[in-house]
Amino acid sequence: MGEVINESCLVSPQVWDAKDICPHWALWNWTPSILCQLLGNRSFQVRLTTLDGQLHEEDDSVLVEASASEFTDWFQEAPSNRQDECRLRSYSPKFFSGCINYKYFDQTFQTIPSHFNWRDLGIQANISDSVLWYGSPASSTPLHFDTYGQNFVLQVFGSKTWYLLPPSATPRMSPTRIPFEESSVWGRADPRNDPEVKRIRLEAGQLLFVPPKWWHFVVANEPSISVNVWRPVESDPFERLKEAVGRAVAESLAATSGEVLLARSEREEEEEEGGGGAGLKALEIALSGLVGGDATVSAADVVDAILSPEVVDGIARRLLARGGGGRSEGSKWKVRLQQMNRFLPQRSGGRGVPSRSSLKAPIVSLFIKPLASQTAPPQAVCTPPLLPSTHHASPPPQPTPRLTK
Ligand SMILES: O=C(O)CCC(=O)C(=O)O
Ligand SMILES: [Fe+2]
Repeated sequence: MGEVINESCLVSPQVWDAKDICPHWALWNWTPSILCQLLGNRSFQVRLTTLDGQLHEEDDSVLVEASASEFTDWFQEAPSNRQDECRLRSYSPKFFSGCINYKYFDQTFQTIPSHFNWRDLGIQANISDSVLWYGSPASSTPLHFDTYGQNFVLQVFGSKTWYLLPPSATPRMSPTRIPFEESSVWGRADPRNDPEVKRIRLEAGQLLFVPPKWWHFVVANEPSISVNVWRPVESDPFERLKEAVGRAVAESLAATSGEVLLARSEREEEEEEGGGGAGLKALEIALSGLVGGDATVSAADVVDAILSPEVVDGIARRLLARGGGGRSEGSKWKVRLQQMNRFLPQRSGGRGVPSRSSLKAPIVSLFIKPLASQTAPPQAVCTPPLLPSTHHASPPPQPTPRLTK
């Protein structure tokens, strides 16, 4: 099979009929029941979202543990013959859609099925780096863009509608990093009627290319199985640094404000790792990737960078633009989750929504602690007064990303 895709020529979303190019792949035989056999009894987190016609944000969902077969039986409304009923059964599929929380193949399959090969399509990627997406009808992935890589998506079973927007649409998408999740910038806008939106219905057997930093909101039209892989791009190392900065800030502010700023997946990761210092560690790794050698980053370095006049200026301007009003993000989600719980039948006990108290207590206090323990008076880190915009220097130029090999 020759090379069919020249990645460097790709600048806008594109669709190919992959099944026509690689008709021999066993992947095309996958159905929900074959996938269940391949996945066995392994337990997954199923992300449930209300079917209320609204757009949802990442943390607007409930996580419930279930095997792939339990999940499939649930959305197909097959009668359960098990003694120990799966907790999914507390949620009606009439009111909730669900998808298995996406994971890399090597965290998904006990034995990775070699039922396809990216290289047959000319895509230089390993099957073990693929990610599985398995969702019920109407399950959706909130509007976001992926900070790393360029994305190749194979629709295996069912169809999905992709709403895609170019990076130039960013200001209209209301971008935010809250809840912070590594590699996802969320959008709070409804992209479906944007003048630049590209709506693509991806059918089984097709391959979609999503260029770097393109926004996407994705809805399953029926039960859907897809797999994707991200190929690295030149900007990844610098993006990694930005991710590490975002993580360090969110982690630290979450610890000191008590707000939920990290996405659930990130909080669980912190807990698994015993919590503490993940933000600084991530910064060191990201910096080492860019400058080579071992980088060390102290909390004081981070404080110094964040309190640099340009950054403080940018923050002040954003606060000014917001008008300082409105409910905090954290409490907004809590209200949404409470609204969502109205859909639950009476008998359900635990609802899968982690309560604030069940979350591990503050992870690390990067900024506040070092400052509080400093002997220097607060003026040492005082911020410049907010002057009219014309008095301010423009932000510094972005460093040019360098690829590390
Ligand atoms: O298929 C989906 O629901 C979302 C996929 C996605 O966000 C991605 O491949 O980057
Ligand atoms: Fe994505």
